[in-house]
Parts: sequence; C-alpha cells; structure tokens
Amino acid sequence: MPALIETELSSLTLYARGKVRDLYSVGEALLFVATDRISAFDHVLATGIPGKGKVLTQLSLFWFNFLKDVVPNHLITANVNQFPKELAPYRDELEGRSMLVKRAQMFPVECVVRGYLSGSGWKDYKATGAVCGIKLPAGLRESDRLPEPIFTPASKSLDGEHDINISFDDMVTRVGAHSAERLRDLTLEIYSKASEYAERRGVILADTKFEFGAAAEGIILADEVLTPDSSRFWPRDQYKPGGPQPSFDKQFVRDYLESIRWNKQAPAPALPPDVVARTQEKYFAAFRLLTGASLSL
Ligand code: Q0Z
Repeated sequence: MPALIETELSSLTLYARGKVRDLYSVGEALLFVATDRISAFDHVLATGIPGKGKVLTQLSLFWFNFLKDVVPNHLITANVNQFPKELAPYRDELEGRSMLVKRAQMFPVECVVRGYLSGSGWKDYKATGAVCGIKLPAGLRESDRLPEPIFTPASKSLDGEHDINISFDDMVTRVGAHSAERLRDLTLEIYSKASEYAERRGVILADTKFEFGAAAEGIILADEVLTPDSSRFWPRDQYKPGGPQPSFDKQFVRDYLESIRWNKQAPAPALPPDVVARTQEKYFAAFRLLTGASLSL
C-alpha cells in the first residue's frame, strides 16, 4: 500500500489545504480528505505513513457516532457510494479516508481541553502558576493529572500555523459570551465522556482540541475529532508523571529525527522503512484499542 501524499481532485475547487488534510468544495457541501502525510516538530515530513489518513478518518467517524447524543456534527456521509456523482472519478482514492460534510460558519477559536499538564499548558504553568489564566494548585509536575479538566481556548495565529492560547475573556470578545459559554460547556462534556471511555481502554487522553461551527440546527462539532493529530494520546500502562510522556503514535518518528540531529528547519527529512512500518502499526493499534475493531485497508 503506497502512502497518499497529496490529493489532486482536478475537477473540484480546493477550499483549504492543511498540513495533513485537504478540503474541497462540493456544491453546498465540503469534502474532507485525510492524506497519509505526517508532521513532526511542526514540519510535514517527506515520507507519509500508509493508511494513516484512513485510521484518522475511521477514528473520527467512531467518535462522531459515540458523541452524537451530546452534540450534532458536520458529517453527511463517509460512504463513497452516497457521494455526489462528480466525485465518482476519485472513488478509489477517497474510499475510507474522506467525509462529505456540512458547511458551517466556523467559530474563530480552537476549543482546547486539558485533563493533564503537558505541552504549552506545562510551559504556561511553570512560568505563571496558571494555564490560560486559570490558576492551578502549586507543586504540580509535568504530565500530572489536573484536579479537574480545564478549558483553555486558543486562536490561530495570522500565519495560520501556530495556536496562541487566549483567556476565556478573549474568547468572549471573539465569539460573544453566550457562544463562549456554550462552546466551553460542550467541550468539557465531550472530553469527560470520551476520556473516561478511552482510559478504560488503556489510552489516556491528555488533551484535545475541537472546532465547532454554526449550522441551521445550531452548534455542530466539525473538523476531525479525538484523533492522534488533534489530541495527546498516552499509553496508560506507561504513564509516569514527573516528565514528558512518550507519544502513542509519533515516538519512533521523533526518536529517529533526534537521532539524525535534524535541525528542524525545512526541508524535512524522509523516514526509513522500519520507522514508517512501526509508526503505521501504532496508528492501527490506537484504532484497535479505542474502537475494539481492527481496520482492514
Ligand atoms: C475546516 C481545515 C482541512 C484545511 C474550514 N464543516 C466545515 N464548514 C466550514 N469550514 C470548515 C468545516 Cl470542517 C473548515 N477547516 C480547517 C480542514 C484542511 C483546513 F481539512 N477550515
């Protein structure tokens, strides 16, 4: 199975290209395609991970279904047989890795929730004793579980690349108090339900990010949800607070890039076949652990 690095659905209008996802306009709807691209240290690598986009798509579909009684979502269908006729030429390329989704008016804020102290949250806490203005108890260590999950919104920087943590008051300024409160409450409710489930299945969901939009039916959950690209997944059986945790999916990639002492400047290097194979197996393992099903590609 070769990796799908880039889609080129030439009869469609490209709506947006992200680091690893491609989004096209299809009439009133959007076509969301997850490629096999992988990023590390903020760069897309020269090698893809075959099947990664399928794993992430199938995992998002699992969570959309798991959460459907908490919040409606943007999915129209992921069944290529139900896609509009204009997508027929691309059927084989799209199967398993794409979703036809409702166009929503996206809220200009990333809804981040943290159950554990890691990444920018840990940096912020070390410097200020707070994360996004939320005061936390003294004496917490890196990767510690928080007394309760916290909502730490972020906004896209102007280059669209990095997220910048903002306070809840900043979020209110951007989306209004009513929407800000509803998005916060939904984010915490989704995290609570999903993280409790994941932990029972051996995966700690340290933090994650949701994007919501407004549609005819009200607020809907959009984008991808609770995938290793939008979340920090840690293997529960290796959890050891007091330092950084190994990444469920990208640890072999990071270790390899450190071992070759890549300077983290473009161009990003390629990965050797064994790193690709072991990383691919981690994505399949995450899918099996969380859904109880094995993915056949
Ligand atoms: C998501 C993004 C991607 C690049 C726009 N249902 C929706 N309605 C309107 N807009 C979006 C969605 Cl999901 C939307 N993004 C993020 C996704 C590639 C950027 F696949 N941008």
